[in-house]
Amino acid sequence: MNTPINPKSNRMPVGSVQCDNTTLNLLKANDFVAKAIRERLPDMLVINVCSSPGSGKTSLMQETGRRLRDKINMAVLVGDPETDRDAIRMKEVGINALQIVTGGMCHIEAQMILQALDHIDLTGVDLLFIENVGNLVCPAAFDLGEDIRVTLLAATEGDDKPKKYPRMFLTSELMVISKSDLLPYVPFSVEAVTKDAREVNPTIEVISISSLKGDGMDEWCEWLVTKVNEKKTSQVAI
Ligand SMILES: Nc1nc2c(ncn2[C@@H]2O[C@H](COP(=O)(O)OP(=O)(O)OP(=O)(O)O)[C@@H](O)[C@H]2O)c(=O)[nH]1
Ligand SMILES: [Mg+2]
Repeated sequence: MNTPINPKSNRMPVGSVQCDNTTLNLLKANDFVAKAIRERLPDMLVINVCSSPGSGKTSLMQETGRRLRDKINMAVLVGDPETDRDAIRMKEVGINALQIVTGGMCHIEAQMILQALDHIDLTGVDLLFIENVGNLVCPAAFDLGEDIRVTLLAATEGDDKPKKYPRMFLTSELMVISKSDLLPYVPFSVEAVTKDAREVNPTIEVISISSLKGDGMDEWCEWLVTKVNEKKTSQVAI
């Protein structure tokens, strides 16, 4: 007897409807909420930190917290499909953090951030990091009301990613090449990845860092302090 072929990729959840404008409407609703978030947070710099799973987002924010907590008042909203481990890691270095558990979803949407804002005290905060779910595809499509999007690319991931996942790099202001301490041991060209990223997004900035060894951390921290001050100045000017 022939069993009918029904590949998993063709299966739709019960009740799902496919129509041409589903994505369009979803993103339109998201953008509406993202605008509300921007209006609600005029005084602080909001940075959406994206990358593949395990590229070093939490490690970078922990090290940033250790270095800048006396200079900048920071808070973190961190998204993961399950567990509150990253929020715990941030609290361990003295940074106020709230975990957003997406319940298996592969990205954060603006309405999750808007809801989370009611559950975290942001009084006096200059810099709010949003650590997105580890994924180079879906998070690119969702504006979270951030001022700046930063995408990490670890030395261990391969230098071909900007062309393979262009939307992530196109929508980012900064590409952080993370785990630079491993560059001597893996085939990864900083020059080639920078060239590719700039062919996708000519204005993207690039910084190489090692949260573990400290290389590039001064440059990253200076970049952050400059951006926080620019946000404050732009508000004063308004
Ligand atoms: N060698 C090296 N390892 C690092 C560095 N930064 C982070 N790691 C390691 O990489 C692994 C993942 O780091 P995380 O900071 O948890 O990465 P993440 O992007 O937050 O991971 P998810 O939240 O799961 O997507 C951990 O084992 C870290 O110790 C670095 O600069 N160099
Ligand atoms: Mg993390």
